[in-house]
Amino acid sequence: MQTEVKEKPRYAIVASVQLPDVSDVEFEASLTELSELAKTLGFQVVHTFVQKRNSFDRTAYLGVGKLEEIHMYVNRGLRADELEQAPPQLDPSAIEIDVLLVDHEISPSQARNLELAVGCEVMDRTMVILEIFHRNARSRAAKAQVEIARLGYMAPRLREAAKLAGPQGRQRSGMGGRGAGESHTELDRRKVRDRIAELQREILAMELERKTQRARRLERQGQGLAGVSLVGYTNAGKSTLMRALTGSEVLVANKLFATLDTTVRAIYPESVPRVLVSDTVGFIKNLPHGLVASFKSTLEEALDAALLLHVIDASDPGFERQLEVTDMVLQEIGADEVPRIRVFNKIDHVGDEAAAAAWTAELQQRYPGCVVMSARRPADVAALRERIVSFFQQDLVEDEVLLPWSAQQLRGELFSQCQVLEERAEEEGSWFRIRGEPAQLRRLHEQLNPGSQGREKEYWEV
Ligand SMILES: Nc1nc2c(ncn2[C@@H]2O[C@H](COP(=O)(O)OP(=O)(O)OP(=O)(O)O)[C@@H](O)[C@H]2O)c(=O)[nH]1
Ligand SMILES: [Mg+2]
Repeated sequence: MQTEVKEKPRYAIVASVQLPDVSDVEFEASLTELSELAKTLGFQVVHTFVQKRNSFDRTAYLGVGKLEEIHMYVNRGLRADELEQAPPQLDPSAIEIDVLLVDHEISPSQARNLELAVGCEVMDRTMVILEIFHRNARSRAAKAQVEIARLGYMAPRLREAAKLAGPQGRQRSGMGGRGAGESHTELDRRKVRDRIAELQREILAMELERKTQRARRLERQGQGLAGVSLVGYTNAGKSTLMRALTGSEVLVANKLFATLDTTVRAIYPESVPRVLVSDTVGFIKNLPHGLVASFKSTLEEALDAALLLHVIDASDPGFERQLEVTDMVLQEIGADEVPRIRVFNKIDHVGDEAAAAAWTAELQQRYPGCVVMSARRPADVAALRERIVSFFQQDLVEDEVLLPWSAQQLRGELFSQCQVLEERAEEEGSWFRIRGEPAQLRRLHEQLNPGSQGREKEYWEV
């Protein structure tokens, strides 16, 4: 008989301080997002505690009164064995709380004091995001990048934990390769430092590999491959669009930070010039610094692109803030000068037809030149594809070439790299009227006629 292993539900509570310069809307949006992040980690948020203050409490982030309130709430919970016997329609306030999530980044000592005061584990926003990245990292590069960011975050916290452990944390003698009197903390610190150095070396090696690939790709771009990068807030629908535009099977999931690696695919059906689309890691408010640094190299993909598609979830009430965050990160990585099309996605998710039409009109007025669409509608995807292709075709110029009968092997290349407007069979070969990138056309002429014009025939007769 098969027994089904059911994962025990994990419950979280959230605490957040609202500072005077943060509007209610912004504050609420951030809390909703933290709940989404928690859900991605498998937590169900059962209660939220908020406090308005002029600043975070230096000792424990929250004021004493609020700490007591949370302590009461947490410790009122039933024990796990009692919980199993409890009726399914359980009073949420009687659930055992696994973790307190804090909607800001707090210092190691604040976290420790908070834990002591409320009596359960504490995770701040940064740790939540790091944990999601950790779980979702697939490639060797992404794993190493996340590990560096995590170690950077954990190192000072290890010290804090060791302080808490007190004198037991200190080793008596020089055993196990440790220097005489060297504490666990020092050892841990050394280990962390060594591990970070090792990872950095690994990343450097991977980066070199990536640079070579990138150089190769850029070279290919010079030969008629154009690059588009999908960028935007997490969960906006970048991977869904990538799938739709390229017919590829990239991961799509209704969870935050589903994609951590950049994937590159050609637009499908193929176009002239051939367009490569890359999907990138999503952004979020207060992306931990360690992660920004680690993922910079991944995001540099966006810098190589000739065009950015900034994907925005048009059905999210917090879309404006998300849009600003993306603009800011793009500026940080120096990609703000790359031409960009704003793509408002998920319009199918905005209420009824009339509401969607009104919202479309408003967005188009507020963001001139934007695209409003649903990645789930093939017609919308086709229109976006047209828009992308025509962006790359705007620099194309018209030309004429005569492909001698002896050079028909170039025919395939000509069709894949140029738009053929007209074709005619002549005595000496096929005559074409074409459109292509100037560099492309120059190369074609060079192939047909290296050096002087008079040598053209000679060349083809060799
Ligand atoms: N209703 C609706 N849902 C969409 C649309 N596009 C994407 N989604 C859904 O939105 C969720 C997130 O989509 P993804 O494509 O994974 O989003 P992403 O931007 O790649 O997210 P990250 O990789 O986390 O940054 C999935 O559940 C998709 O099915 C759309 O046009 N309409
Ligand atoms: Mg994705």
